[in-house]
Amino acid sequence: MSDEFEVKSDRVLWEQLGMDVERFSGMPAMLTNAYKNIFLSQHNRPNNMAYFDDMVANIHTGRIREIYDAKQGGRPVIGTFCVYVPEELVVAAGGICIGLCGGAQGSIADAEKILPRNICPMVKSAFGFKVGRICPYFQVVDLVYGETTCDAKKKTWELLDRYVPTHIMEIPQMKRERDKRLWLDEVKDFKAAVERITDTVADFDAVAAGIKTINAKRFALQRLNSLRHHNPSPISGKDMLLIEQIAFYDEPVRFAKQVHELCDELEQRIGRGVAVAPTATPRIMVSGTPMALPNWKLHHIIESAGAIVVNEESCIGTRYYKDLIDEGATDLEGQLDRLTQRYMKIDCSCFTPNDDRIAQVFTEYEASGAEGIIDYCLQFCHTYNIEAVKLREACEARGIPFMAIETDYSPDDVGQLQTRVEAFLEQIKG
Ligand code: BJ8
Repeated sequence: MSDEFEVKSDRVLWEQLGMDVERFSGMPAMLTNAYKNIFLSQHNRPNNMAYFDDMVANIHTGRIREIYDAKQGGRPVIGTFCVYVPEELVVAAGGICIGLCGGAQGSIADAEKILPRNICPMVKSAFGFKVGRICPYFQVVDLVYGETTCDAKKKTWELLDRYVPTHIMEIPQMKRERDKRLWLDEVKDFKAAVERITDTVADFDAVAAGIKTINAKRFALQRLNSLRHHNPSPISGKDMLLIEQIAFYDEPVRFAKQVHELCDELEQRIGRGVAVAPTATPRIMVSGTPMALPNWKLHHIIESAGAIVVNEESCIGTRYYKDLIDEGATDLEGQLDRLTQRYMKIDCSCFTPNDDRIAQVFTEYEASGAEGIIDYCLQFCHTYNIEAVKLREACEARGIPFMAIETDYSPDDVGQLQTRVEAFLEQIKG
């Protein structure tokens, strides 16, 4: 597989999307090498990872072609950057919802020609993709739905709107009753906006179908996450992270089916005692800021140091799938109310207070059988960085090994991070 793997190119499609084709044409080879090195070098991967490898091979071609064709067939494409944007309502209205990437170093220089340097690398990476016309997903979206979770994002949307129509939804930053009412109003506005774009009215049945589809996707990820918690682990943390990233751009029904097929295989592996690492391997839980594609930096460092990542308390991780929407509503108002309740359970650090997140971290720590927590913070993400203070205190009170890392996408600090991770693993091994 490793030798055959290749990230594919489609210059005709890229031209149609208005990309900077010359500049982008070197990307598939770079991604091919990185993927072989980081993923295909792993031993004893589950056979059903082949589907997800194929999704990466087709990340700039087959999947984009599929979305492009659907768009030509009248299905608008909406790009998002936050798990607070309710994709159920996009699906209900017949649109396509994709989470846009912001996990690469290569687009940051483009962004820094316009944006200040001292802001979150995820925001810069995403903005740079659009400005440089070097991401086919950014090129295929009809519009972007941003949100007001953090200062870097909400101010960048004003500039992004110059390149692609960008709508913004207000996410409350507290969870009082009045904030929940505001959020319900925002959800209703979002539904109306999506309906205008798709020229459809999402009635009760359509919303029920949208909720069912996305619930099924989240449920498949829940099943996968609980299987990977088995010790010894039947799947690596890197492969799990990859699947959590692909969840944001794959077709949801097909994706859920493939995840269940992988789960069936993992159940068989567990039954036969087949694992990717021995039982004594140090088990690490990662918490904190999301790792957007193709950000595999920390997982690769941890697993290369001889540990295994057993949980991601992150929006590209459990925050995305831990909660489902109650499907028992009998009218549209009830559906939106239940949808709103589900979304308000997302414990993003933009909320204050956010102590539910600390409790959730420990629930997941217990469930995953982790032996230490590495809290991951992207540079200049003040809310996660400050929240790490409380998390550290809570871990110390419970005697849980804890380490906080603040980093970006550049390779410059890899050596230093390797040293710190190795020292942390020694501490866990005692
Ligand atoms: S619900 S975590 S996906 S906002 S890392 S851009 S917060 S400076 S990503 Fe997030 Fe929604 Fe919250 Fe989740 Fe800003 Fe921080 Fe950067 Fe961030």
